[in-house]
Amino acid sequence: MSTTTASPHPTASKGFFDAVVVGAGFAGLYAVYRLRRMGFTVRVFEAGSGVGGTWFWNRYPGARCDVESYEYSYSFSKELEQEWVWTERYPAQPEILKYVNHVADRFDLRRDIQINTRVTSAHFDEAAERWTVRTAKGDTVTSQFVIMATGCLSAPRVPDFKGLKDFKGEWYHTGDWPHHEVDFRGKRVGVIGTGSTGIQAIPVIAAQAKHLTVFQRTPNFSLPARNGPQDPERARQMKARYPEVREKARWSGNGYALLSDIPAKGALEVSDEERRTAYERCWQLGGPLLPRVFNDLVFNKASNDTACEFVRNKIRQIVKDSKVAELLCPSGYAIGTKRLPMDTDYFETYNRTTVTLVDVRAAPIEEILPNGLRTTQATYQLDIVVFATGYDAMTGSLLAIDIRGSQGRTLREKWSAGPRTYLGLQTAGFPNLFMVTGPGSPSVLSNMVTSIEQHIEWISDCMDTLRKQGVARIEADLKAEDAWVEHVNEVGNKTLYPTANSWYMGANIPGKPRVFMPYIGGVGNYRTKCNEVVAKGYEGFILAAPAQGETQARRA
Ligand code: N01
Repeated sequence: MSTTTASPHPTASKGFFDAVVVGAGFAGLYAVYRLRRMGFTVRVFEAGSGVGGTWFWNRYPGARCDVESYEYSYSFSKELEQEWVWTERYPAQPEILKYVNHVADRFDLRRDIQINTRVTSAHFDEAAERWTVRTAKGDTVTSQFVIMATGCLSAPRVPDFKGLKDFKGEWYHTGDWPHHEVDFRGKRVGVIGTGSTGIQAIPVIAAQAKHLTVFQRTPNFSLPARNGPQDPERARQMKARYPEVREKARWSGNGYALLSDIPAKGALEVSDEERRTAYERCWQLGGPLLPRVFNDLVFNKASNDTACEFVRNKIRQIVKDSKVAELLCPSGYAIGTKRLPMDTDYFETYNRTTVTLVDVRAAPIEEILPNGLRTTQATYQLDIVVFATGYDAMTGSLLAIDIRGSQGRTLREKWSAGPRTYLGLQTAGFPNLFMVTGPGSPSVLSNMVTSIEQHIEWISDCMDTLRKQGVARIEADLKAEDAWVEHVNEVGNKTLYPTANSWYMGANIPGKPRVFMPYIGGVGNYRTKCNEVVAKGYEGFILAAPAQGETQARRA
């Protein structure tokens, strides 16, 4: 973190900018870097008191990235790539935050980023062809473009439990973790939620707390991360091969070079022994390889079942109490169709005598009490409650802002039956408004940094082209949007993903429309599509010349 007392960040904003960017995470920072170099004026508004986005907010114990460090990093600067040294295979949150702050300083990005400033509204003025952006601090600025770099998992969700406001202990949501250290020593702690976050936090909290009670609704599959110090030889090789590694990642399925090879065989095309050996090798190597070791695990339920059973048997081997082991064994959905966590000693943690697992599917939480919580079956005394209960993913942070496009139509109204976009970059009726890794793009199914860079490059190149051509306005064509949404659904429906109650489907938010939000056609294929759209003169977008004089709209 920057330690200077005089903040290099602007404290108030007014006037006109070529682009307003909302959010100063990986996406917002790269947007400043690129737009500034292209000669655009840009103002970033960031709600937090520092840069980093997801990695600024998610300071919970055990927070760590599940993409290997050398791949979870920017590729735009060869010097940055060579000079930065990652210390672990999977970087912990403080190290990623340090990296992001280094990037902000190294490229002098802070002077365009106003921190502590939450954007409350963005309204498009049809006549002026300008956006008016307002903040909770009272700033009002106008811009030609708005870039929503708001992140996919940045609207934390605390379930609406009765009694929470009267809780006398401490409570925290992992996605809004305090900056001070939370001391679990000697405390009775409850963790609600066993998604990727809970699974990372639980072993670390258990090591400190007097007693930890985990309230689990849906058991989760998890794979061992096998994290450790970065091997210097591997780091050297990675740096030597960076151009090749990055290129491989850009055209891969998931945006990682490491996972770019597609296996030749399906899980049922090999013998039981060969299959077991393959899973065992992945388990021992650690990381996200297991669901990708055969080519049909995402498509074929019978194949997927073999991977599910392999992991369940691992849980049964690790967890000594057979009743607890069975409670931890996931069933009823395919492995990989909910985001697959990677852990360090997660299942082992349940062998501690100070850890209790409570099944809140069988006995749901009824209310939070002043000194604990009550399920339909029992009462638990707690000093600290940790909500690892997830996010209103992909759309939550966008819909939290009052966004109004042409004719004052709100984004909330347009997306009332689920998000609709063209390429996850724009939504029809909202000219000059771009989303970074929006619904309908690979986003959360990919290495986010790879996808963020691709989007920021596409958006900034688009702005540059429009400027050169004297085009003032770009907007997704409704027909192209409808076709893209259909394609996203069609590809998604060929997989097992829509069969799970996941946040990818909006299933974790009561009342949220069930739509498979990300695009699963692959990062490389998606990049090809985006490039083709540009080569065909922004096919599927409506481009319009400046409003003065006669506006000549053309359908590309
Ligand atoms: O959130 P989640 P998360 N009563 O929504 C439970 C990314 N990430 O913060 O499954 C009881 O996955 C809920 O139960 P159920 C990653 O993409 C990345 O863990 O709905 N329980 C579930 O167990 C990840 O997928 C890293 O039945 C309730 C949990 O809370 C995404 O963030 C690390 C409940 C929520 O799980 C979100 O993960 C961490 C209730 N009322 C996270 N409401 C990396 O390594 C919810 N739950 C990069």
